[in-house]
Amino acid sequence: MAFTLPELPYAYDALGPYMSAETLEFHHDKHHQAYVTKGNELAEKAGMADLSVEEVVKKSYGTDQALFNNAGQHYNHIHFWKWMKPGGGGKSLPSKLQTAFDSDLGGYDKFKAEFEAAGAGQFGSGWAWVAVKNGKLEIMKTPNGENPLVHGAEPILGVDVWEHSYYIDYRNARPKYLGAFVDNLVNWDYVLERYEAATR
Ligand code: MN3
Repeated sequence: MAFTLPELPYAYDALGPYMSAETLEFHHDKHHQAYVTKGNELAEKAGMADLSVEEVVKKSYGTDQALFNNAGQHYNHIHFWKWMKPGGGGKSLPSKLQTAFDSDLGGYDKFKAEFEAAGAGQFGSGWAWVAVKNGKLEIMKTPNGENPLVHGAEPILGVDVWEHSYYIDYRNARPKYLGAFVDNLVNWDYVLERYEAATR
């Protein structure tokens, strides 16, 4: 099925002051739209236009780099918008998620430190993740448009560390952006939804 740009689940100015309307306008309307447009063009050429975005990501990995980059980024951004909400973030996790974070990641403080370190330590563009692999949570990082799907894992939380995600609001201060994301933006209800889907 053709890729389509999803609408943001909140107003452009809803995530301020942690992520500005200007960032979201460029990031969603320009960058994500470009992945959708280019992804459709390349999926058509590769004969994968009828596949789901997850199938295109897995099938193009290692075989069609240009298609993979765009399909991967489309998948990543579909979820990225939903991984944030106004008034989100912080340590009040839904109890089922808290239990999993305690047992698999050593608790919230350790998760926060390691997730932010993964994002800060990803050299160049990429993503930091919490993913379910073999039924357990893991913190991962990937370059460019890559994601946990191609490493046998299901992402339940991801943060975009491409400069287009933070440069307008934080300039080069990527760690500050990551701290604000975890403390003020994460939509824990959507993380829980993804966790339940991945462990069903
Ligand atoms: Mn992005």
